[in-house]
Amino acid sequence: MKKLFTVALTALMVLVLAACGSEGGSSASGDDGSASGSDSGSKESKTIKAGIGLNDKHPQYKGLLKFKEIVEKKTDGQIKVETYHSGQLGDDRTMTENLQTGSQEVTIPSTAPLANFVPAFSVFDIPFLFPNTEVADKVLASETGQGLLKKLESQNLVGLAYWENGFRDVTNSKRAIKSIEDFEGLKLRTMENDLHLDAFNKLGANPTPMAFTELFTAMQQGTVDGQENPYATIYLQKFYEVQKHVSNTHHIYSPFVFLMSKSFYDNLSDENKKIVEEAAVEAGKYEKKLNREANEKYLKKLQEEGMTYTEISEENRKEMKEAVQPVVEKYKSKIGEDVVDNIYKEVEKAKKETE
Ligand code: TK8
Repeated sequence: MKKLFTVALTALMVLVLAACGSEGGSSASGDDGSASGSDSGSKESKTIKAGIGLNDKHPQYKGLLKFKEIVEKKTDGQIKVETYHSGQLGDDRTMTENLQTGSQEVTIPSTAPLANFVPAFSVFDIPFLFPNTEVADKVLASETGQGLLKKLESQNLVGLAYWENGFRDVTNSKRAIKSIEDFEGLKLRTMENDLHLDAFNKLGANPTPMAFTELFTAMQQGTVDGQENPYATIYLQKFYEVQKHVSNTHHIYSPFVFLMSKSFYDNLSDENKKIVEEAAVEAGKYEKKLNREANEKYLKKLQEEGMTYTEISEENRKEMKEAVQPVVEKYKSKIGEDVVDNIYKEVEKAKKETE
């Protein structure tokens, strides 16, 4: 009896070990970068969880849907894209961290919060750096612009493309902003970025950094008097319901970066790497086109919704630019002297080319 039991037990153990062995084998082949299925090298079956901060009306989301469409079509459904908007998966910082830990695969943050991960991105926080979108396009496409995307790899992130948030303009519930004096004491929400905070302090405002997901309520409850974002966001997020004044300060051109989790990207086949890269670029072109149309038409709509528009004269804008200049000097070494110098060179070159 005892002998029979031992035989049975041994047989059972052999079976268990065999099962473990085959499982271990297939998961190892998944880890080393080949397909997660058992016959490595053929079909991949993966899901990209993609989340953004803006709502489903915004060109950012329309662009994300375009990315989904391209990827699902070109991979023949091997890669599925699940899309989330309105900060459903968190704010820019949280979603970027999700990519690092592997609980999310794609997000498209503004460069300003990304500078907390790679400080060189703060080069785009230099106030009044880009005069127009043509120059911005050229600089972002330049070696310096693309070189910044490469730096993300050290943070376990892959930057596949620049998309566009756009020129930022100040709104508030207190007074029309025409010149630098009008910023005095205004409680302004800034993105979570030290350079922005310092710059608005220099203008005389009383800035508070805050995640975008908290912003609407903060304005509604009067925790802050105002904020700054492109017209498309101000209109599509209905900020006009809680803000009275808008001025074309155009103080920063804000790029978005299409980010993918590096561990996810590294595990894709070469073919699928190429597909997601091209899709991010192509969907970005579409997003930029929609965004520019939106930023053009929504200023009028904001006025129709009852906001007062105040234009900033070139002279007053120059005064603002001079007031924030010390901030650029202060952050130069943190951003990287070479990055700052190179970006100025690229801006000058692009200006000449587009004149
Ligand atoms: C959306 C943000 C946003 C940005 C901000 O996730 O925080 O003000 O302009 O719109 O990236």
